[in-house]
Amino acid sequence: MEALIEKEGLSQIYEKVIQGKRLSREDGIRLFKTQNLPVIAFLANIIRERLNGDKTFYIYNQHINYSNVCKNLCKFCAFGKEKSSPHAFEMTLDDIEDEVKKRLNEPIREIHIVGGCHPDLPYEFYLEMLKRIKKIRPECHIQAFTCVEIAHIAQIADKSIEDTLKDLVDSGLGSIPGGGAEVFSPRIRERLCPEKLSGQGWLEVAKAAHRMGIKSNATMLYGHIESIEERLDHLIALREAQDETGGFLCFIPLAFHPKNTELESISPTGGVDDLKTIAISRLMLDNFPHIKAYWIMLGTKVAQIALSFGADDLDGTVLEEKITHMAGAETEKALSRDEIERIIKAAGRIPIERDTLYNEIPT
Ligand code: V47
Repeated sequence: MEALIEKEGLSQIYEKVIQGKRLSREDGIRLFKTQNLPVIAFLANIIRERLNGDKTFYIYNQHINYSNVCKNLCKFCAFGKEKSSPHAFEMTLDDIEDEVKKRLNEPIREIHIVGGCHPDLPYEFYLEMLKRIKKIRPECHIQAFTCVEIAHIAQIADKSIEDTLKDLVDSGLGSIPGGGAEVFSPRIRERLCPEKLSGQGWLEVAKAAHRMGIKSNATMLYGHIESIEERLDHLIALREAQDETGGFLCFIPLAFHPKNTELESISPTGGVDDLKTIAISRLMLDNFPHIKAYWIMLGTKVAQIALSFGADDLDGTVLEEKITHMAGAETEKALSRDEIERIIKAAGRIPIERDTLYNEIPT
């Protein structure tokens, strides 16, 4: 492998990886321009195994998308709809309770909740949602509302981000999912999601949460109109925020699904870009403990291979995810614990069931 690394002109990067030194923006660009996938996998796998050995994490979780009504209407999103759209939906608090009650017989560890930025749901709706779920399933960790939703909820309440987070935590919020980050570049946001919270705003909400002891995840939506440089700027902004707070649990590169969006003319990402992006994320985000290959977006086959490209987490059992499936994903809607474990073992890794905070669940 050393000979191949030298042939690709990646010896300096290899040295940095071996010595645990931080990679620069230029290193990241260099890696994206490298066509030799096995070399990139080899480099990312060094960090993956240094941090997590052969462990591959998954969680028994349930997704609830409470409403797709959204005032932002981002061009890459097939999920968000205007209130008047025939495809808009809103779950009532009773509907949400029913969704949770339906699966009380399953050992669900986490309920993952994401919606749109609904123009007129009241503040109490969000607090009550958390309280009701917590009453039915007190042992379950609730990971809810992206940084974008939290900024929106704070605006509805006319409260600071900190006061809003305090109310949400008092009602049952455990941590924050990584959505809404997209690509932080103002150029991309102006073109694809001008109504959305800015990249800076997203980072401010995440850091405020971390300062209050609330952990969160981070994502990057890639494979649309962003440049390689913009991807790296996004990763470096996350790395700097993590240096400041240490509050990110994991990073999830989200592969863009164009179907039913305003960007339908863009081709879906290929396996090469998916794997490269996972690997380069692992290499750049040296201070993130985990990199997730989200099988819902990647498909189980690419997600399985990603376990040799730096990823150490496959997400979970999921069930009822709507955001990717409304944008044309042809993946299954759920995996059983046995299926996830089989995928991990067949990749030569050790499956570890975890809770949201990456505590290992004893078997
Ligand atoms: O914020 C929207 C993205 C996100 C599309 O934190 C799209 O563990 C692809 O963030 N194609 C929501 N992606 C999902 C999300 C997530 C998923 C799984 C785990 C975690 C976690 C977070 O989905 C949105 C947006 O960035 N998205 N439309 C699309 N057409």
